[in-house]
Amino acid sequence: MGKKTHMVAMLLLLAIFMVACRGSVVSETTTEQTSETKVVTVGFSQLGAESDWRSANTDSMLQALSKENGYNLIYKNGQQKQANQVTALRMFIQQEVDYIVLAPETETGWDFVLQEAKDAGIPVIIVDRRVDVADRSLYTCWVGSDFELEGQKMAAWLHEYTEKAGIASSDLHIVNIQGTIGSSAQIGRTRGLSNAVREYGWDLLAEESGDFTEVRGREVMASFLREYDNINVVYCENDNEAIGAIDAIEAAGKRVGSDIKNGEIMVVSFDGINAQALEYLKQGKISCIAECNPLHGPRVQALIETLESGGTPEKYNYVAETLFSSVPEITSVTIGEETYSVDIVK
Ligand code: GZL
Ligand code: ZN
Repeated sequence: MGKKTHMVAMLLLLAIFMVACRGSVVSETTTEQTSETKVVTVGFSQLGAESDWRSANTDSMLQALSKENGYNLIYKNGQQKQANQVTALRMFIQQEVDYIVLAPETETGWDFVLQEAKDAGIPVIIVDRRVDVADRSLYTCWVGSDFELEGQKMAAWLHEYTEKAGIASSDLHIVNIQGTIGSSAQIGRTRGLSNAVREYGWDLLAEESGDFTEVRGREVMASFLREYDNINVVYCENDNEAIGAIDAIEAAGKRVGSDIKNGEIMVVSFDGINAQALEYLKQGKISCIAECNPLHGPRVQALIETLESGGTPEKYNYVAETLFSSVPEITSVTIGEETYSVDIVK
């Protein structure tokens, strides 16, 4: 092909290319349109899959931050290891996500990676448990439960029970199967109990972590039963532990129930999402469950939408929760100036 022809061909190709590009100008209206329905990319680091509560929480998050709702969700499960969550956050930063959502396993050890997110200009939303960082500007906001209030409510319910049943405080012999040590749920629920033990003079025999799982709840309860023969209250920091503990109690030939005076062992718990635990509540095998609501998906979605529209969400967003019980005599508990009703489950 002669030089001239070659040049003409090149110019022709360039012209076609230009038109093609201009063609994309027409589609700019669609890009304009898509910019109105901008896809928000979220990196979500979930701590693990230890309990029914956690599964319900994960489901809720994935349903809310869905493609249909305008999200591109990158979901990573930390398998109960903080190191995995830190790796996930670093990956999200590399991928330049629009938001990071973190459900932290335990409260400490987040300062460095959250500083890296801040340096990258990526807002961080904390969900469920809390992070304990020196600089609170490292996260934009948090949504979850007031865990110490959950513990206070349960302790107040136990106190009401002893008064109504005419049981002396010193005759309450309690073991606490704790949650994952260092998690906000464990810290708050344990504090609610230990403050009441001091205030009312209850006998707290022992506390040990059941890591929020059924297997560990069973093992810890079995070891408590081998060590103590006067346990009459088992404070389980979540329902999965309570189910394991009830197995161990019944395997030891003892009875669970609220009739402490006639030798039953009272089991109380937290969450209220596990079907088996709710069944035990109806049967009176669990006497009281402090609700811990896992459905944070829509709440996180609302926080992101507030941020997307240039708003400033509240820094700390608490979820209102109740007490469930099968003991009809106690219909409310009072903590300080506040009275909380109890949902009696038949
Ligand atoms: C509480 C949550 C706890 C639940 C447990 O918000 O962090 O972790 O109470 C779960 O069931 O494993
Ligand atoms: Zn009293």
